[in-house]
Amino acid sequence: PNAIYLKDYQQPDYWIEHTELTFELSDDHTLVTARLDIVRNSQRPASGCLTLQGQELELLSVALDGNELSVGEYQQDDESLTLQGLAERHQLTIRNRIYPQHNTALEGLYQSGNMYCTQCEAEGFRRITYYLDRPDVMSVFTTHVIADGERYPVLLSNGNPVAEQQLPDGRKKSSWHDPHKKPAYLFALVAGDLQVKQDTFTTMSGRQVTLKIFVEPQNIDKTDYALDALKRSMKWDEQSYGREYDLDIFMIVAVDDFNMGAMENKGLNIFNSSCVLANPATATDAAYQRIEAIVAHEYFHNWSGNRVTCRDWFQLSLKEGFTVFRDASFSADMNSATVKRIEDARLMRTVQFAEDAGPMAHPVQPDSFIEISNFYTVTIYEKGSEVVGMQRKILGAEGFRNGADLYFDRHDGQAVTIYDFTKAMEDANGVDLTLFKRWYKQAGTPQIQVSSDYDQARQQLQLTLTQRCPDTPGQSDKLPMWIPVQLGLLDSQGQDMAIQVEPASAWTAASQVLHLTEAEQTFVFHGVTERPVISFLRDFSAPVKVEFEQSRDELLFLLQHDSDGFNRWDAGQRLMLGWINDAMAGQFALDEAAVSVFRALLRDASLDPAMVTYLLSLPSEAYIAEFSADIDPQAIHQARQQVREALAAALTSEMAATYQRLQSDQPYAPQPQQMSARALKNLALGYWASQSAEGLQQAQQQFAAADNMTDQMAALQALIHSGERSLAQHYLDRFYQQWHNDVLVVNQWLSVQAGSAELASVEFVESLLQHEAFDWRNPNKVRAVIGAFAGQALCHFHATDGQGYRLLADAVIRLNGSNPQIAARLLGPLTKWKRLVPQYGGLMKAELQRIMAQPDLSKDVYEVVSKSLV
Ligand code: B3K
Ligand code: ZN
Repeated sequence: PNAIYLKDYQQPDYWIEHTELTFELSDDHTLVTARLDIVRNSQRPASGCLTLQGQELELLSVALDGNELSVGEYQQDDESLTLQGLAERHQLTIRNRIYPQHNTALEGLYQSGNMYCTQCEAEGFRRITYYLDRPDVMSVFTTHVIADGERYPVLLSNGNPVAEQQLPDGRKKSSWHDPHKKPAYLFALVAGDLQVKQDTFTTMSGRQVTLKIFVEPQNIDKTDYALDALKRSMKWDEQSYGREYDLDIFMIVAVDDFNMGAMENKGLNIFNSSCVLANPATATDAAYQRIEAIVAHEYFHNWSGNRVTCRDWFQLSLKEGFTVFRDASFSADMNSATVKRIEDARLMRTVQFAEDAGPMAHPVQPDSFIEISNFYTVTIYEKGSEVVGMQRKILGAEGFRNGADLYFDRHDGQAVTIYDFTKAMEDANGVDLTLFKRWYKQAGTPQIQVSSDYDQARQQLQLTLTQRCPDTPGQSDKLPMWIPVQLGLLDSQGQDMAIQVEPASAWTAASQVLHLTEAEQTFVFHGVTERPVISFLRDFSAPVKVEFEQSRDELLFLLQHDSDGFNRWDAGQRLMLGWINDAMAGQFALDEAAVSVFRALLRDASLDPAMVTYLLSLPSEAYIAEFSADIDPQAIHQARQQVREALAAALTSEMAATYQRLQSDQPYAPQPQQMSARALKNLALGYWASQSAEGLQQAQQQFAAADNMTDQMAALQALIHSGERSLAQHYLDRFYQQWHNDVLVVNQWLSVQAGSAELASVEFVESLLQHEAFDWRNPNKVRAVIGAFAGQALCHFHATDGQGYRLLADAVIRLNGSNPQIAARLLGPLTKWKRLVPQYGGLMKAELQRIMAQPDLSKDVYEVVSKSLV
């Protein structure tokens, strides 16, 4: 397989002005007719040559301006169709056959259960028909879908519905027209026997938009929340970005078999059912929050992605990074901003920093790829969002909004690059972001070292910051980046002190941001009347690692007093990491001072309970691993268990009291205050049940009495984590009996087991793979078992005999042929082998080599494995 390079980008020789598609769906195949109005691109030399992409297509005929071409008049291979000697304009008509019922890769047109659906991003459209399958070719689409009207009464595509008719042969035909030109990756089609839940939204200019959510009949009682979240998103985008919806109808369809979370097809979003369907009995609070965020994300793409799209796939973060930033701001506004920031920083530190430190490290704007599907990464999405967020910290809220307005207005209807985004930010604010743009081109996580020196006599604090960024594949000797460091200085009362800095130009008072732009810089703070406690990198203002020696007393002080909620949490995590390191060194003892602070936090009714939940949660094993030089997963697991045990023992009675205090008889609602209270109540239950028979009793009672999945699942988890294995098994069986007819709940049931340190031995996970509820063809189930095992049950995945690695590699080999995207995605944990102590790393490498030796590796798997073995 060959790499594709950003530097080779060229415009196409032809554009496609209009695309008219006709689909005739029948049981054993689908017939596709594509009528393309092509016009020469005047920016390019007149080659007269047009090469269209196509994969796994059975070509039936090609006609140019109505005249059928004979076989010698075009060239065809496995991946393309080429025509030569073309003039300025033509109408090209292509007929081909495809086989959606055999499509297990879930790209292009495929079947999920009894319905047909599509997934075209990034390069799935070429599995539907021959086309210029690239995002800079934007076309106006008209689509006709023809199928048996009894079995497929609902026939959908992008845009507005224009006609529906009964054909003489009994089939039904629906026609759709999308007036907004778009790249083929935003095309969608759905056919099925679906039920619909509908509502309306009146836009800021007073237009009425019909909103519809289509689901399989058994799911019609799970649509309310998504519909509501959609309306909130539409309103929010008008208020926060001035962006209004632009069609008469907005549709969402839920499907069970889907490689990702959801897809922003114009006017017809297709969702993984796990990311849209919910009712109180079957969905946890976490699921509700995920649904709210993903519905918003896909909706926001209508502007950041669809109206303004990407010139090429190296610009993927233009739409993804910005849209993640937009959905994060939305979630922060709907729920707690601090909690959202904590969750995002945790994801960055556990998953993105790991990617940056591994063989697949790449810049937010990559230079090359073999398979674009491998680049839908936390770097493109989450780091991309952080890079947008830093621009907002630098420009301020108003300057950023002006830049976003200019970006949307200037580039509406265009396919552009990441630098068109930064240019709009520059032009709207009169600033030069040249230096800042290094964030897009340099991979790796910058590391800041902090040293401070306080001079009481002069009332001065000197802060010296150095930055360096480690080498990553293909990149060494990196240049310093522009890092916005939000900070505060706390006096001995825990109050923020006023800040004056030299050089003054390095400080933005409005956002309390210090601008670090060089490899080493010293900043002088004046008028510092007493030795301050430094609160560094507030709000996680940049995606960097920080090396800053602060004493445990200082950390405890920050945990209690910092006005920045994020840094309160961070101080607590640093304290706990210290304990875990002590435990690994065999010298851990819980100090009373810290315990009393945690006790006070638990009792402090003025705090947001969700915030307290985070303050009292130990860092996960994956998080701890990212703060270790040589990762020893078993040592991490044991040390964390020891600390958890000690903390639980010290806080048992407070946990029980907290649990009782937060019991409520209000009927369940997926509403922020309730969710927040349930989070803390259930954290308390977990600690309590691990320590006492009473707590364990309470967990059983909660399991039986729960009227909602949040409480039932939390009780089940408390029972699993208690280590009472037969009790846990009893409740797991009861749970399955209760829920075996609900696919999404069964997937949660698979996942809690496969991801649990208490249960998920390799043999146990193998038994889950044999269970009637498991199905290799369904990505949600693969993720629920294999993904949860390798991502969460680290003490079993890293079994010292290497059987955990073998299980994962076997799964990758099995899926390589049927669903390469999912196969490549599962590989993640194995790619980190160099970071582990050799005893584990060697066994992991051996499994990668075994995969590499397989015949017929997909491009997806080949790219990840070959890069990991370099
Ligand atoms: N844009 C889609 C991702 C499609 C992934 C294709 N392999 C979902 C999203 O980010 O909104
Ligand atoms: Zn997206």
